[in-house]
Amino acid sequence: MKLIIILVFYSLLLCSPVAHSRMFMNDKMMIMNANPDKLPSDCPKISEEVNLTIRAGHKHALKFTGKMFAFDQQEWNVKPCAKINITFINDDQIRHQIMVHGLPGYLYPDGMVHLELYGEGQLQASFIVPSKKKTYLVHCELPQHAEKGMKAQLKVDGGDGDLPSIPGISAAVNADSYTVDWTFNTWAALVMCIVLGFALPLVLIMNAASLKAIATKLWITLKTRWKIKNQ
Ligand SMILES: [Cu+2]
Repeated sequence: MKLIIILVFYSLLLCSPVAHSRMFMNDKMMIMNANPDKLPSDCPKISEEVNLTIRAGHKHALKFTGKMFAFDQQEWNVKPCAKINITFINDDQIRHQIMVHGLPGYLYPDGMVHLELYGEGQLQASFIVPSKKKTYLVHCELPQHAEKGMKAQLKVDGGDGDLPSIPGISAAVNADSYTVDWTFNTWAALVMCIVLGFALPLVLIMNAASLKAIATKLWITLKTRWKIKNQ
């Protein structure tokens, strides 16, 4: 009996969502440091309530050359002391996050708010920004996701400048370089592409009449043989 009680207790512990004031977690999502009501020390009141729907996924990166993942927008502007209600939608079947960095540590442990979906889905969370004119980094911290494009910026009161490597907004710190190694195989591949992509179609077009005659003759021959075989 004692063993059964212990097993039931541990099963409930493992299967139930984990939630406390700073963190909510279940098998589909995680939210850390959401703050819907505590004012930053420099804010006498909430100045405005902003509802942001932020989508994440591969399809949002298609407009950026060489990128693999992105948010649907790369920049948001809010007033000082704004309360931001985020609806985070993951359009992919893989994990994505929204992490906002640089927030005051006395309200947000490690200075960040973290929303995460382990696959396709959506969640909501709120937080309140301080009054300082500042640009906050927003990104997905999964390996290589920010480098592959999932990076954005949140500006409070117009921000204090653009962050580097924001797709479509600022230049990359370390731009990708795709130099060509001109070996024999590279030249051979290039010649083959030219032949298959240009020369071969040109030959076919220029000899269309005779090719059609050959094809017709072949078709009649095959049809005749098939008729003979089935008589
Ligand atoms: Cu991601």
